[in-house]
Amino acid sequence: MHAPDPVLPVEQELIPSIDRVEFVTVRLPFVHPFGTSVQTWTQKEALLLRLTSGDMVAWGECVADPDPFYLPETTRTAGHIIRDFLLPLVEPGISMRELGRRFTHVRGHGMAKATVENALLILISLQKKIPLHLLLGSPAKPIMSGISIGLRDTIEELLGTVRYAVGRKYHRVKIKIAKGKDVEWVRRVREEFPDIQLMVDANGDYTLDDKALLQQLDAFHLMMIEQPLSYSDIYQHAILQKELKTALCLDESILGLDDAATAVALGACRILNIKQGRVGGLIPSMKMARFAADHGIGVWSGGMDETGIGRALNIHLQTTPGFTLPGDTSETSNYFAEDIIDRPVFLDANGYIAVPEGPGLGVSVLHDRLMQYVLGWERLR
Ligand code: OSB
Ligand code: MG
Repeated sequence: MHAPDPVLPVEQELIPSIDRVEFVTVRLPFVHPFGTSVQTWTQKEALLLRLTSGDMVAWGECVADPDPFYLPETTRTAGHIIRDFLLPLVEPGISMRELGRRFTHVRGHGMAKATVENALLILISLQKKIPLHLLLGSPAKPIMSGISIGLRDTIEELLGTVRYAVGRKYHRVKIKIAKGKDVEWVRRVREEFPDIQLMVDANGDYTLDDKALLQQLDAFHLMMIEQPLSYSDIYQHAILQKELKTALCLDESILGLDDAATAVALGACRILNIKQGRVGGLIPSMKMARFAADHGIGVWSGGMDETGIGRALNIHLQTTPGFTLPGDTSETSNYFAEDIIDRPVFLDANGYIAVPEGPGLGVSVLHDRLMQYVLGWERLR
């Protein structure tokens, strides 16, 4: 299958002149360790790209972690690729379409590419004095919420967190699973909450040899099972999907439109988690979401436990066509005691998130707050 590459209106936007380019690295402690089958993170360390044009400042947050445990990119590989290969391709006056074309010369490194793309689109929307979602072509709407609950030491502890999430009115609850913390854990959550929209994410902890175990999950009418098999596999997921009633959702193994086309052609999943950082930015995400919708594949916006900058960006993305399922956008307080921006994410009484209005992201970095968490600040140009 071949995925078409239509020109989106936002791709006609032109890159403004840029006076200053800086890397700012921040580290924020988590309120609770975030456990997955591949790693337990206790803090968020993020590389931020700060672009200044006249009196406008745009911030792009790189979703890479300092380690390569989710995907190969790290904050430092992203810094290297951005500085040495991507920024030299950024030229005032060229279109975002042309920049995307230039970026294809650099293989992979979607997280690095997304960081630059994000910051430029935010800068353009600041220049036009419009919210980012309008630059992307979509009106504001209430955004559905979803929480990703990390691995817990005990089932009781997990149940406690699910109770909290249900109380907050999250539209969908995702729990991390791993070998030994799966069928019984899901059974207990389902027993207490027979009707919530529930899903699991294995971050690649299983193989096809675990088919019988994964088939037991069919009993719990889950919305989906996310990335049960290897982080780089599509083919074996297609074999597994044929043996399961429950929809599979791919995360790690979908790095762009071509992977999405492969997954659709093979029947490897019925749902896609689109993390804009993983796939190279907002524009590639919108194309993938359109392609998926055209092929009956459900789409939601994933998260990388971002600070308020990346969180706001994901909210704007979710106004665009195709993002029909609740994603991994949770309240800031789920991860951080305080945020580096002025408008942390919170849920309304019905579990919805309001799109921050105002030019660009609609949120502002709090300088003094930021300085409390800064590890490094470097001017590139
Ligand atoms: O697999 O979706 C994942 C966080 C870091 C790395 C991988 C994943 C996640 C999440 C958290 O599940 C999503 C979020 O709340 O931002
Ligand atoms: Mg995942």
